[in-house]
Parts: sequence; C-alpha cells; structure tokens
Amino acid sequence: MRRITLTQYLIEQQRASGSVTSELRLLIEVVARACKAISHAVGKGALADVLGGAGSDNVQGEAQKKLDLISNEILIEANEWGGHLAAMVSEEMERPHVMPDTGRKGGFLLLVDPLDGSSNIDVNVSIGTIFSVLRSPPEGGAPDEKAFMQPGSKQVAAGFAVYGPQTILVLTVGNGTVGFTLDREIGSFVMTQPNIRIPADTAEYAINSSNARNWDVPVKRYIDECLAGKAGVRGKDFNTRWIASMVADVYRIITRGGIFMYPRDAKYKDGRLRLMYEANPMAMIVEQAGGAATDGKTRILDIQPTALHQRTGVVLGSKNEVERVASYFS
Ligand code: AFP
Repeated sequence: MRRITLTQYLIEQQRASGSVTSELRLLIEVVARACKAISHAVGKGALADVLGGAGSDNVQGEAQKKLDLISNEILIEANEWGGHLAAMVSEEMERPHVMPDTGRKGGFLLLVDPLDGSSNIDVNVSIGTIFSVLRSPPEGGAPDEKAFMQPGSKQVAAGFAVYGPQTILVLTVGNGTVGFTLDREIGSFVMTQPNIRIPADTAEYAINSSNARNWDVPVKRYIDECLAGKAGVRGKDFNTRWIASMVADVYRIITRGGIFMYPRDAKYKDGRLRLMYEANPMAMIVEQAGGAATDGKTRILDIQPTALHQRTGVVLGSKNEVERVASYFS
C-alpha cells in the first residue's frame, strides 16, 4: 500500500479545508524537522556527551538536563528564519522568545515542551516533544505574554513526537488525529495511523500511585474501584502502566485505550503538568481521537489561562472513564 508523507498529508488538508494555510503547513513541517534533529541528538546518548544535568534550573525551579536545552535551541533555530512564527513559549524559557523581524509578523504562536519526560533521559526510556499552535493576535507589535493567554479550544494544531523504538509524530490540525513513523532511510515522516480513535472503555489506568496518600476522595474512590477488580463494582480486573513520560503514556492510550491521571492533590495543589504546552495540546489530540480530557471535572480546552507556565490537573483518555471520574467529582 502506498503510504503518504507528512507533507502530502498537510497539502491534502490545505486543499480540503481552509484551516491549513501554507504558513501553518510551513510551521508544522519546520517543527517536524526539528523533532527529527532532536531524535538524532537523543539517540546519541552518552556517545555525544548530551546526557546529565545542564547545571541550571528552569522557571519551575526544576534542574534542566543538557538535552532539554539542546532541544529548546533546535526548536528556536528551526523557527527563526521562516517568518511564519511571531513568538515561541517553552517550558525551558521564562519569557516568550520573540522571533527576529523578517519584515512581516508571523501569523502563529508556538508553545513547546521541548523534551518531555526529562527524568527518563539518562535511563534510556522513551521521551518526546510536545507542541501547541495558536494564532498570533493581528493587532499590536511583538507578542507579549498576553497574546498567549488563549484557551486550548483556540489551538489550530497540536502534536507530539515520541523518541522510542520508533520515532513517531502524532498530529491534529482539527480534522481528526493521525500518526506518522520516521522512515530513517529517506528521512521522512510516513503516515502509519490515518485515523486514530481511542476506545471509549478501557481496563488500563496510568497514575503515579506513590502520590496516593495525597489524592482527593474522588480519585481515591476511582483507583480503589479499579484495584477491587472483578469482585468490585467495576466487575472487571484492571492493569496499570506509568512511564513518567506523558508522551509515551498518551501514545499508548491513543493506540489501545486507557486513562491517564495526574490530578491536583494535597502536594500538587495546582496540579503537576503545565496547561499551555502539555495539557492543552494533549487534550486537543485526545478529543480529536474521540477521547476526553478534563482537569478532573472541567474540560481542559475550556480553561482560560492566566499565566504562561501555570499548572493544571489532568485526567484524559477513554471517554467513558474520564466521564466516570468527573461524575465522582460532581
Ligand atoms: P519532566 O519532563 O520534568 O520529567 O516531567 C514529565 C512530566 O511532566 C510528564 O511527562 C510525566 O507524566 C510526569 O511529569 C511524571 O511525573 P512524576 O515524575 O511525578 O511521575
């Protein structure tokens, strides 16, 4: 069967729906190319002295890894020349990075977690890059933090790459969720999942159970019912997975179903994951694949942001399970 490449997919989307302009197509292709370069850097590991700490902290006060900064630089350099991007926000930078003036202000804003799953870098477990695309407000000069304060429902595209046994790119431009596998022989992302759909039910949950003592009652109730298995109210046994790389957990869930939970709790009162460049892009991807994504009770994409690096609770995946958790909260 002839497979199409990312470029062909984007051109088809451009023809089919006005939502993909040539400028947005350029942006997505540039980000995908950056993901190829990051995949290459990650793959070298100790051979290229890219493992370990960078000796600095990010705005969240978390120690940065060398590959966090390398990935961030790759994404900045990739997006600086095209004129398609007005500014970029990253987990690794406190302020928006305004792109050099190329004579015209780019029509888009890019928000990235350049390398998600940093705790897995040095132990050779899958990690990835998450990205979210918003329109740049037409008025005014260089975009400031205010320009980024748009709810996730305003995203025009979202995606993530997983650097695992295969390098996979998952993408939505608002017309469903699709997946590509990097063909290293030709250097192209080739479509391998033309129509990703998340099963509405599941028997597999993902949560960091070491936080159990801090959970709110509805979360504890949901997990206890999963643990009770066939003999309990759920009438079936559950399995659990926790990779600690959101990209890897979400890729598994969009492939075979499941529920991913990083809820607010007594320790992480605002939640652990970042709204703008983790929860929002993943929520768009999951909803476009027929799943659901809340902060426990509120739809993630409806949350009105107030700060670039704000955190949120996240419960996403198989629709019926996400709705069950929300019903326990209400
Ligand atoms: P890092 O990128 O700082 O490692 O965080 C990864 C992450 O944001 C997300 O990818 C994981 O699901 C989650 O944190 C893992 O959190 P725990 O280490 O508390 O399990």
